Amino acid sequence: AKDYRQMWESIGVDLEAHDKLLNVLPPTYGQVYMSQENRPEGMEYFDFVISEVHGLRIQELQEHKAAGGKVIGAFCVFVPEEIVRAAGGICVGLCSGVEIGAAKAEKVLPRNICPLIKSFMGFKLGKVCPYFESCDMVVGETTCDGKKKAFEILNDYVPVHMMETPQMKREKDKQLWRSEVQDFLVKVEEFTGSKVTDTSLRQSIKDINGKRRALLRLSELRKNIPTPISGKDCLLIEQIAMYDDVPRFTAQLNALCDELEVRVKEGKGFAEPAAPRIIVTGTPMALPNWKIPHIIETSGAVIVAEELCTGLRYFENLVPEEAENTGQMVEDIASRYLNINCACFTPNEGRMEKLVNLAKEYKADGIIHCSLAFCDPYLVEANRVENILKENDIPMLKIETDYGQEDSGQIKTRVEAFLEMI
Ligand code: BJ8
Repeated sequence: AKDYRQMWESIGVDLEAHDKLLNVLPPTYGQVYMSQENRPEGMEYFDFVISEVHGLRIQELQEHKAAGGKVIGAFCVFVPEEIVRAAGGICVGLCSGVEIGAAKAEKVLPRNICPLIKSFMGFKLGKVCPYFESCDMVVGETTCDGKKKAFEILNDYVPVHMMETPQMKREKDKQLWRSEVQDFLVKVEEFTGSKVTDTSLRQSIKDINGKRRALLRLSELRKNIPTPISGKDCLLIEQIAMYDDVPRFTAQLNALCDELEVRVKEGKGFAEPAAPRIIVTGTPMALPNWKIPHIIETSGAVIVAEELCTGLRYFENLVPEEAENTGQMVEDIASRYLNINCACFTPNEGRMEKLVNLAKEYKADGIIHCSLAFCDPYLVEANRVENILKENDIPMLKIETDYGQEDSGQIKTRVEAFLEMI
């Protein structure tokens, strides 16, 4: 691989801490991904993206910045990337899926807080992540309490623009959210120094829809028995979707889907047709958190869908492409995003209905509910999920875990017992 150390150093990354991070990543990737048999050839691109995870893409971001462009980071799928793109900016999802810099994070955060929040604070305080260090601004949201308050602290280190995400979905909440999206547009215009026009916003909506369509196409293909691709590979693609170049990602994913269509015709699958089909739901699984999917798929099952923000919640529902003016487009964007079934909303009936429908559509044998430790929204909502799934005779397993590997053996035992039972 190319030597990027100079680039990392020039953007302020702490090289020593960064070395530690990279040392965890490649062996894990080898164990989790390269060990899979019968992978589609089209995964080569995504393997390449990971092999260059802090290289080529960072270089692209730096070139964009050198040409006067801005990079805006986000931690939530509520942040409308269409708007950033329409103003010529690049929106990157910041991942926080690995425990790093916990000691530093605990200087400003309580010890018992969700690992995702601890991770992003650790990344920033430790200057470990070249994506984070490339961001000119970060967008925060008022979703869960921990994140909401952590953004106040994060603002000491990088400019944070807060969006007020409502907690309910009534008419007045819709109005609030629409005005937040409008304010975001103005903020992004100011920040990038470029106007969002009818034309640029319409094009950006089409581009992002194109990405979503490709992801939806992948999801549709997974409905086949046998499913032509592993859930782990799909999760990886969904994670990469958050930061890769939009048209390139879309083209590569469509090429992979072409290959998968042939596989389906030939009846070729990732697992045996009889393998139990699982849907995972719960807290987002940020890169490189592949822990539970790896356990599930090395226990003889196949994951056919992710009801996660690193999954369907990110790409289901498109923004209409016919709107005439920016005002209408902002309205359409706001309604598309407010449809996301995040557990920070109350009630969150949409998620319950979704899960029951998904189980039918994807012919799932069971649902595994995964929450990060201390993630109250999902840990508490698991009760609602459990009730609705019971009513519909859909078996469910509840897992609460963090980014450590200490509990892997114990979780594997529980997953195996669940798979045997369903
Ligand atoms: S739309 S799920 S990406 S808020 S894991 S920080 S909830 S305590 S991530 Fe999320 Fe947006 Fe909702 Fe999706 Fe809090 Fe839970 Fe931590 Fe979380």
